[in-house]
Amino acid sequence: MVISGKDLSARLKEDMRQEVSTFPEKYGRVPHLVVILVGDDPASASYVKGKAKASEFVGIRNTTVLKPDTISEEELLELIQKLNEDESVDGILVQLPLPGHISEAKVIESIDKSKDVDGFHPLNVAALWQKQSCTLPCTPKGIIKMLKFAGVEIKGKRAVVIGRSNIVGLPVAKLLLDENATVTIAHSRTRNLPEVTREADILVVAIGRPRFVTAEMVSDGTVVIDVGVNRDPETGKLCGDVDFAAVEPKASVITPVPGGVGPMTICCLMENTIECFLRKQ
Ligand code: L34
Repeated sequence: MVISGKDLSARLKEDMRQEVSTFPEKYGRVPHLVVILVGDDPASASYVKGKAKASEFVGIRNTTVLKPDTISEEELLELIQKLNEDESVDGILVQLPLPGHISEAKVIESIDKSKDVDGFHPLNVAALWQKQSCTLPCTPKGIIKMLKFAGVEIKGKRAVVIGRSNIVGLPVAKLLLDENATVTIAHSRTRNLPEVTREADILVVAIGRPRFVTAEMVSDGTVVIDVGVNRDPETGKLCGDVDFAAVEPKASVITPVPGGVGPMTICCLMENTIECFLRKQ
């Protein structure tokens, strides 16, 4: 079974569109998301466009602020400060990665926790790891939604996450743990990685290397979630971290790239923006 994140996100966005359409009457306005893109990396520009398009569909007001990669850290922090103070803004997202001369940690920390639609602020991260209510990071939240939609039982299963980033690997491991999976976090220094991944009932791959996971690394019946969005070095086409053609026949459930986790990330961003808006009402 191939889970289409594209179809699932379309259904969820349709529900949100209906919900948001009631907001002007109830609250006098719709949620407002501000996305800041620094520089002109084509991949980031494409994701940011996707966020604007989804906002438009759902009925969320979207302001995308484009800044040159020569912007100083100070200027960026000033911009965020203004948006923090702006009552008409519900969500602030600074698209990552940022140019090397800007501290991502400083920028993330400068965003008001209540407007942190990414769930990247240290206070949101702390809340997640203490099982307190918080804004969940979009990609991990989307992954759990896909597993539940596909009817995958997580409780008691062995989950292996490849990758330990703050954005995906660590938080998805925590969410799987909260669903009562037994979780292993593997990474570039893991010894005998294929041995580890073959033990997985659920395998989440977020390592950022084209077709890194081969058929030999998965057992029959494994649920495979591919978080990678890479350009194939030869064809230039989009591809995941999993060799889909080779792994799909062995997997019980698998997500494609494109059309898998990516659209779910954007869908969960819409959900988080609505949540931040509603918390203020
Ligand atoms: N602050 N930075 C911040 N928040 C995020 O949540 C992100 N991320 C990651 C990179 N930096 C970020 C995203 O938005 C990755 N990411 C993301 C979002 C959407 C898609 C991929 C990555 C997506 O929609 N992918 C499509 C293909 C898009 C294309 O053609 O380029 C897909 O079907 O997978």
